[in-house]
Amino acid sequence: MVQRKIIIDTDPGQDDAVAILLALASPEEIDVLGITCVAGNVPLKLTSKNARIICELAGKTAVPVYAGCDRPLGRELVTAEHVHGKTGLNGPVLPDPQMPLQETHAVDFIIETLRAEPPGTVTLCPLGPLTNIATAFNKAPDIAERVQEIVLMGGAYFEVGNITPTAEFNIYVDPQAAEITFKSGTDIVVMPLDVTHKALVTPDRNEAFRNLKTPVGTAVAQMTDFFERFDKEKYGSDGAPLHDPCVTAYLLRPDLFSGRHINVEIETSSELTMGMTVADWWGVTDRPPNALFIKDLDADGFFSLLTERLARL
Ligand SMILES: [Ca+2]
Repeated sequence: MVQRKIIIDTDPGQDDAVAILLALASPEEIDVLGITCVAGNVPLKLTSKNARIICELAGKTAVPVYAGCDRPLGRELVTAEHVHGKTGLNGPVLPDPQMPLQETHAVDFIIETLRAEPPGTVTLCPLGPLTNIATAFNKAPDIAERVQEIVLMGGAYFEVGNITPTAEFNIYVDPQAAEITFKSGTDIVVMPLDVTHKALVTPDRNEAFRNLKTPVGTAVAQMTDFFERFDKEKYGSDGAPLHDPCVTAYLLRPDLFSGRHINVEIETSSELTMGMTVADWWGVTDRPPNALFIKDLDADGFFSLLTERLARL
């Protein structure tokens, strides 16, 4: 497998943390050029701190972490402390980071990296609202065609919504940014709620993390313990869905996932359905496909991969 260069754009978030850990645990396949932070689950000050906490937990303190946009393009910031806790990483007790935040703005890092690397060799992995990505595309229209692929967590079709009846959180927080991203002409792979709700941390799977008996395994078990309370109550499910790690797992094992290449448009005008991903799953329009929209995954294969990789940290 050819090593893939990626930028992780993130708003940690416990599930973001697991997605980052999975990438950092897989240096043979994935070269993390940098981690860019955005406001989302919690404000930017916390997401940019949490990303460094996770790098230090993984023992990967050389990975540069950048702070990006602190609010959506055209709307007030909506956060999700009701899911992730006050810090965004509630669950384990982890030390404050010692590693510094880079001085460069995340958007400039994204632009500079895409211009410096050969065209088609850098994959963007957004795990939060798409504000940094859209701002980079707006500021430097030349970079979109240099992106190898965008593999993002966001949206929903069959599962419809988790922050409003019709919208998934990441897209809802910054629908304008999502629209710019989906219209950018880059190759996009989408991990919507339709697939991430199948990546459930059941008690057995959580026990497997705990049984690693490493600081990483223990922290991941405690993080999923924390936010599964919310999902069990809301959905009556067996455990918490690991949304964002689907993105990293896709880079490592695309064969675990299946979906359709379809047209996806973003609702940006109706307050009632703001941020809805209007996904033409059934091909009822002539709108051209712009995304690979994932619907299913091999959950056992996903959790085997995740546990095996986390054991390496
Ligand atoms: Ca996230």
